[in-house]
Amino acid sequence: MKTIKTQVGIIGAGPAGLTLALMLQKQGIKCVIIENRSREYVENRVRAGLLEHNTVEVFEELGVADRLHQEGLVHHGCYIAYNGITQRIDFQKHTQREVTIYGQQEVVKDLIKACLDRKIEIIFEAEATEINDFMTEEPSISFTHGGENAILNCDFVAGTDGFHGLGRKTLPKESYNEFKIEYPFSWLGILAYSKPTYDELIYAFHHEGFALASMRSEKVCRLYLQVPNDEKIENWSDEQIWTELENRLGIELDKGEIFEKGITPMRSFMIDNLQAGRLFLAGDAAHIVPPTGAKGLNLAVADVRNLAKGITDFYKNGNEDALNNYTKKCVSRVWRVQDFSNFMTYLCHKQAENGSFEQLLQKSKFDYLRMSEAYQKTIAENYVGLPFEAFE
Ligand code: RFL
Ligand code: PHB
Repeated sequence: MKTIKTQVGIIGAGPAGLTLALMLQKQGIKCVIIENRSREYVENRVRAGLLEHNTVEVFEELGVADRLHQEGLVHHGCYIAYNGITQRIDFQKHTQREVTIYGQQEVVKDLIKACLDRKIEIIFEAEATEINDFMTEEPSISFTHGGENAILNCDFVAGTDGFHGLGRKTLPKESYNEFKIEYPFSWLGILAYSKPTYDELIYAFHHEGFALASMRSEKVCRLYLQVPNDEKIENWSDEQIWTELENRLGIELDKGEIFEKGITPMRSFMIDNLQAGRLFLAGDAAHIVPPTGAKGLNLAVADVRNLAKGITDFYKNGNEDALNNYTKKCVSRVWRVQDFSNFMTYLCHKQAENGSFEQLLQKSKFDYLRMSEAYQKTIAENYVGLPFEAFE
């Protein structure tokens, strides 16, 4: 059987695994990434679009932010609307920070290129099937590649393999508590060759459901509609999608060609332990947040920053304190982000009948948002991302 050896075995070439690899490589630590999909597939998987200030700084430190700075769109605020009445949240005024709009698939392309340029081995179309001996100092990952079984021996295993990955399934069940909410609605998302008719993102509550106007460039819009969980994409013609978006957003849109559409369920999920021996989880493997707060990718980067620091401290100073504190370090940020994502989700989505107690409470939150700078600041500082130091 083919056997390879490295220091850190990483499962998954998503934002978490790739960023971790680059952080470790910068410290002279060797790693190998095992990814079950092809390079083409992961580079074209459409997902997130909004990078926190923190995340951009991490990419700058890693020397992978050139294209992001050329092509990304820097936003200093966003709009939150209630049935057509709009309040701008001014990030600049409240936080002196900003966010950058840059598609996750572009991030992934940049990270993969940097990994390969720096001689980090990524084995694509290789499926990790088992994580062995992780309670010892000699763990390994069994995987299949090109129809053959193979083994990756390593000192540490990073489970950065997403929500359905092997990492969390391997973590002993008795080592963690699980928390989750399944929301009774989903997002129908589109990408279209259209010029954005809005300058910043719009989060819109509407009595027929939530809508979000985002973008990818000056020529490509990313837009979302709240739909029921059992909705089928075939039920929505392109024309219906545009009509409903204009209705809920209350603005005219440039109705270009829709070239991607899909439905995503909304859930909050987390576990409160991310480590068992030499196995560490990070990113979506450990937590999912509903996309209303735009936090999933950013949280993945915050996790691996802690993990890379812990692993570096181990190799450079023989000190395991940071590794042993890894869960604690990550989980306080995860709870903050869970709260904010849940808050934005409940704030912006239609849940209750017009005129009901719940709906009137929800309306009251928007009225308060328009009158209170403090409320706006709370949203702004969570949205742009609390600094890493806040959780040190
Ligand atoms: P990923 O990206 O899922 O990567 C995991 C990788 O592991 C591979 N894998 C395996 N490889 C080998 N062997 C196995 N057994 C394996 N099992 C799995 C998978 O193929 C995959 O390549 O997880 P990671 O790296 O933790 O990154 C997380 C982010 O992808 C995710 O949180 C974001 O996309 C969430 N998200 C958003 N996050 C933001 O920060 N800002 C946003 O604006 C934002 N918008 C969104 C979003 C997610 C969305 N969807 C589709 C869920 C909008 C949407 C609609
Ligand atoms: C996106 O551009 O895909 C996006 C932006 C903000 C969100 C979610 C998704 O809250």
